[in-house]
Amino acid sequence: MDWTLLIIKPDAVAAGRIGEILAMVTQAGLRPMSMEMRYLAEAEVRAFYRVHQGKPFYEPLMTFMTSGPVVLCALTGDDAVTALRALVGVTDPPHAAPGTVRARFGTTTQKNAVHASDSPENGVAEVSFFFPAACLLPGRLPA
Ligand code: 3AN
Repeated sequence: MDWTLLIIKPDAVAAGRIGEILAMVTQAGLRPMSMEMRYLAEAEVRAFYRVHQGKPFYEPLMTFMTSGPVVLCALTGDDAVTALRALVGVTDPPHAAPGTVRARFGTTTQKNAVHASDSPENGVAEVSFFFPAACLLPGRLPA
């Protein structure tokens, strides 16, 4: 059982797509275990995207990700990371496969509707970043 973090980004929240995206996720067999809708603090976004520090899109990404509320969702399931990445599609929405979340709801490489963890290790790290283990099924999140 993998853990993976879905973030419905400010563009998709503002466009009223929360329900459709969560329906796609649950219909794909992924199980939401904890969920929160709120604004992110800039310090959180900086820490979360620290691997991209120094890249040209890093500062604009900080502005975008703090521009409105997001939905943070901790998901589990068999091969949850692979399943969610497949459902979400590639980073650039015009290149995302038809029917994927980013093809349907994304507009640009920045405003691409959702974040999805890219490996099982990062899935655990990213779920832990936003959700204390106590919010999740006890004992199921690796330390
Ligand atoms: P993904 O979310 O597909 O794993 P990453 O991890 O490479 O993509 O990038 C993290 C986020 O940074 C993306 N979801 C997107 O919002 C933004 N981003 C990535 N590349 C670009 C780019 N070339 N121009 C603008 N924003 C970008």
